[in-house]
Amino acid sequence: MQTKTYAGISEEFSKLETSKIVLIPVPYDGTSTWQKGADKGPEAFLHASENMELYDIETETEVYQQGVFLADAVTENSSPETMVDAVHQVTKKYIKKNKFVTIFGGEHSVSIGTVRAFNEMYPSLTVLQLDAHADLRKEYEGSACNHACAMYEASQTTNLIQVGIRSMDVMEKTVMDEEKTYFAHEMAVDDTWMDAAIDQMTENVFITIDLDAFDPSIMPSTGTPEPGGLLWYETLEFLKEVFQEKNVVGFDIVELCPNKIDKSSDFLAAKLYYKMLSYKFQNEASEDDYDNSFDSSNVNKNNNTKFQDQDEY
Ligand SMILES: [Mn+2]
Repeated sequence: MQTKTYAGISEEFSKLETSKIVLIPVPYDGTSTWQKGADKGPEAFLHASENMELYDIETETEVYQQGVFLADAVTENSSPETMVDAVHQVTKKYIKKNKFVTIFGGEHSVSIGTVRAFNEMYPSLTVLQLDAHADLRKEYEGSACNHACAMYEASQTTNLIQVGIRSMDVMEKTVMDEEKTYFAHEMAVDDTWMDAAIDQMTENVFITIDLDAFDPSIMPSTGTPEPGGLLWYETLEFLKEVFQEKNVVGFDIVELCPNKIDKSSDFLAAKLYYKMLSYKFQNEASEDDYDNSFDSSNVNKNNNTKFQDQDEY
């Protein structure tokens, strides 16, 4: 990868010690079934980010001044399981360094590792998934770390809330919690879904965005596009509310599958990432200290038990 700093920001804002934000690229595409190319996602995202204005009009901030450290890419790809393990370890390492950790994939199986790390470091974790696909298969094509299984573990160990879903296998209904699933065809005719979803969240929220959650009219460059997806401003409205009302502990964005002709998707991904950082740090002065509030008593525990509904919302 040619890029040395995120978005071409100066060294002053990109050192690990002084950065509040860490960005981990994971150019992995080992199990995708239809179109290959998510391994090229991080590079296209970083390239678009370099060509983006760094002043956010809406929040009137320049969030890069909080410091963004671009970590070495996770390139382990000998098997889906070893990739997930590497992502898990690296994510945890930076959470322990008291950073706001973000990850850019890669296909959605990357999130098995990110969710595992955040779930170990934060009690009563909500995972908010924006996605066209349920991704709840326990196993697919011989691996539990396939992209079609990206959210199975989260469904068993966290408070999983699924938004934008419009494609699944009937078998996934046995795993799915329909109370916490917001199907795209219902969202299209009822705008109360945003508040309803937020009411179901615990304080600590990790967001995983599969870019195919967006409508293919604005996000064509993804491995398995599905009609009827989210649009730009409704997504931002929802995300902004989540950042305002909850402690968002980190996020990942996955499944950018760049294409040679249409670059708008790369820019959507770049802008989405920057918007989310802008919402997170909107009310923090860049010179103030940051505390990512991870629970050190939780560090060596494996939160492998099922999330309990009596855990506080
Ligand atoms: Mn997905």
